[in-house]
Amino acid sequence: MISRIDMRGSLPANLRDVLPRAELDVEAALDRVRSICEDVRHRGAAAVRELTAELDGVEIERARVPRAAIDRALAELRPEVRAALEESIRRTRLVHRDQRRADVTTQVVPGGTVTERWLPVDRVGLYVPGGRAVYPSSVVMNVVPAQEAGVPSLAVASPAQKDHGGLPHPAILAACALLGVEEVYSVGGAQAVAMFAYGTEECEPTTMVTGPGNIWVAAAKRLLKGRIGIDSEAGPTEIAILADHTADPVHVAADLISQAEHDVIAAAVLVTDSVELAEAVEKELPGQVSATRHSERIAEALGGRQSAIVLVDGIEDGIKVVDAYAAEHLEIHTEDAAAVAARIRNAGAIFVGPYAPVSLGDYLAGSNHVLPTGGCACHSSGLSVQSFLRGIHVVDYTREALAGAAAHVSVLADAEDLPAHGAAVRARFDWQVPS
Ligand code: HSO
Ligand code: ZN
Repeated sequence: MISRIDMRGSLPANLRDVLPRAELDVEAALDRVRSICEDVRHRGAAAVRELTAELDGVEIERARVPRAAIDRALAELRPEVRAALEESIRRTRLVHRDQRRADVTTQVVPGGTVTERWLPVDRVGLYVPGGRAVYPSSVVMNVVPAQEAGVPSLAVASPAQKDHGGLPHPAILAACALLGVEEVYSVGGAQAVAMFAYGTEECEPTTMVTGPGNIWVAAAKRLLKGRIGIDSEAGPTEIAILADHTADPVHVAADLISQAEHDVIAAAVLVTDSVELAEAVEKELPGQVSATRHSERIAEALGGRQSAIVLVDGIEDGIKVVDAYAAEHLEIHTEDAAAVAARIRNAGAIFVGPYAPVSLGDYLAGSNHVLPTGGCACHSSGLSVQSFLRGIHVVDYTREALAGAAAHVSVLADAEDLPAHGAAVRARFDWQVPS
């Protein structure tokens, strides 16, 4: 059901390349996506409507979802789902509110200050997938940080659903209602990203597009990046678990399965120094897999080359392996899990000990579940308030403070063969470098 990679003895030098990883060929989608984006750019709302009919098989009269449909979705939301979403929003807000950063003014010299001023982007378009993955929780994870950053204008797009009268899935609409988002469009795929980037008669252009999506969405984000800001290109979900003999194989198996449930190319990797645990997990998996609803999808994900049980000589080596892998989610099931977690350098999010499964983080820990995949955790962070802010340096120097810097500016400008740079400073002092 899941393969083994034996790294006992010595760790391979090229650890990063040896570890299994699913690949998404975004490049292959670029040509088609380029023509979709150009079409939306030139023909606006008409192109969006026609592409929705052609690619999603749904005829829509207009892309903007009427307010009454959003209200109706909330009214029809099951009360227990509403209560759970409300608690998720409350906890996520608590954590993200604390991420807000204050402007900082540094006095560099008397009379010379630099202030770093943090400003939210003006307008964000949030993409929410439809189809198999209908995740109101992802609406929460994208909207809350944008709101806490103070983004003044926020719109959501999600594919038109045939079964729902051409509207996005009602769970998505209900989540928008709970978050106070009123601007929603029933548009999916690359055309949604293009609509946000270029704007149409129906939708004002946005400065940023965030949110997960399929290969078409990823390709559109890659293509339009620069014109718009984007979050990371979300790849297939990954869970890595670092565990020793103290781990409970039932929990470990359940958690591997939980993320394998997302996709046939989702990755589940267990790194352990305990052969007994590896065997116990291998024994545990088939029963748990066959007992769950999406057993076929899960079996394919666990059996894929991107999933494995990696055997190592000790937790020290285990730390090296999981650091090289840089998983989207990393669970630590070891003795003194907090101490081990403190030593990890690369992971999208770390889940410490037996009572912090990734599923908690997906919905209710308060942390964000939009996290770097594909090894990007070694250079990138998950979605946060910071993702929606820009830091602007405000430079404020008096005449005296500039005089104190003038000679150095002149010298450096000459050294770079840019004498007009130095001259711009000297012009303020009758073309002399002040002494
Ligand atoms: N584990 C997914 C997020 C998610 N799980 C949404 C359930 N719903 C990627 O981090
Ligand atoms: Zn999940």
